Amino acid sequence: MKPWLLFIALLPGLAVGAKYPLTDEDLKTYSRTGCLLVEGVFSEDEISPIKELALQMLQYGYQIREESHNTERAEIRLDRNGSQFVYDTNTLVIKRIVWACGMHPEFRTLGADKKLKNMVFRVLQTHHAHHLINQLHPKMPNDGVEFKFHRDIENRRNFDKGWAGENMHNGGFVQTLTALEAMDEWNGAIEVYPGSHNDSTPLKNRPETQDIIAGELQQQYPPEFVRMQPGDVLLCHPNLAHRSLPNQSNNSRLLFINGFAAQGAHQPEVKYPGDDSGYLLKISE
Ligand SMILES: O=C(O)CCC(=O)C(=O)O
Repeated sequence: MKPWLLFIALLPGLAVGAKYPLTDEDLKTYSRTGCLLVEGVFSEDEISPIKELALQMLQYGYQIREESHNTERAEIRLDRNGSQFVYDTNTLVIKRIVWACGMHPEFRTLGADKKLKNMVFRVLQTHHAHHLINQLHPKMPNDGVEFKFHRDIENRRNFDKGWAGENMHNGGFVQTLTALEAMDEWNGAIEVYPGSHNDSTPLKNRPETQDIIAGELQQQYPPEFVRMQPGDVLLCHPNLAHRSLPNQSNNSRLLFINGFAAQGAHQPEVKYPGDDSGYLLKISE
C-alpha cells in the first residue's frame, strides 16, 4: 500500500452522515462541501431485490460478452434491450451497465423513488429534472475496475455541448450514488475531495499520473474515502473532484448511480444511451 493511501485510510470520516429527510443544515453542508453522505435512506427490503436483479444483469452481461468485436477503443459497448453493457477492451470485465432500467424497469422504480426525488428537489431547487443516469457500477474482487480522477461536469459537457447548468442552483445536476453492498477503501469506495466543487477545471485527460493529481488536490482539499452501508446514498455536486480505486479485497462492491439534471440545464434533444434516457421527471410533490 502506498504511504499516502494509508494516511488517507486512517483519516477520520469527513463527510457528514446525514439522515433522510434532509435538513436545511444538511443542504448547507452540501453546498459548502459538494457532497453529502445520507445514511440508511433505503431499507434492506428495498435494496435486496435490486441487488439480486443487478447480479442477474451482471451475469447476463458476462454471457453476451462473447458477442463483442475487436475495437481500437479502450471500451467495448453492447446495446441490449434498452441498456448498454460497457466492458474493458483488454480484460472484457464489465465496467458499468448504462441505463439499467431500459432492460429492467425495477431500476427506474428505485432510481426515481420518492426519497431520491425529494433529495434531488431540495438540492436542485427545481420542480422537474431530466433523469440522465441510471447505472450499475460493479467492482468484483481484483477485477481491476477503477474510475480515475474526474468531475461529473466533464461528462455532462462532453455529452451536451450546450450544457447550461453552471449558473443554476448547485450546478444544475446531482449524482446520487446508492450502495447495494458495503463499501470501504479496500473494495473500491469513492474517494471525494470536499470543497473541490468550487473549481471546474477538467481532471480527466490530464497527462500527469494519478498520484501527482492526488497530491495537488490534497494540498487544498483533505480527501475522504466514503464508507457506505447498503441503502446509504452519497450526493455529489457536478464539480466535485473524485475517483475510485480498484477492489483489492475479497468482497464485491455494487453501486447504483442515478444522475439528475435540472430542467433547462440539459438540452432534451441530446440523447444519452438507453431507451427513454433523459426523460423529464417531476421531482416536487
Ligand atoms: O463507481 C465508482 O466507483 C465511481 C463512480 C463515479 O465516479 C461517478 O459516478 O462519477
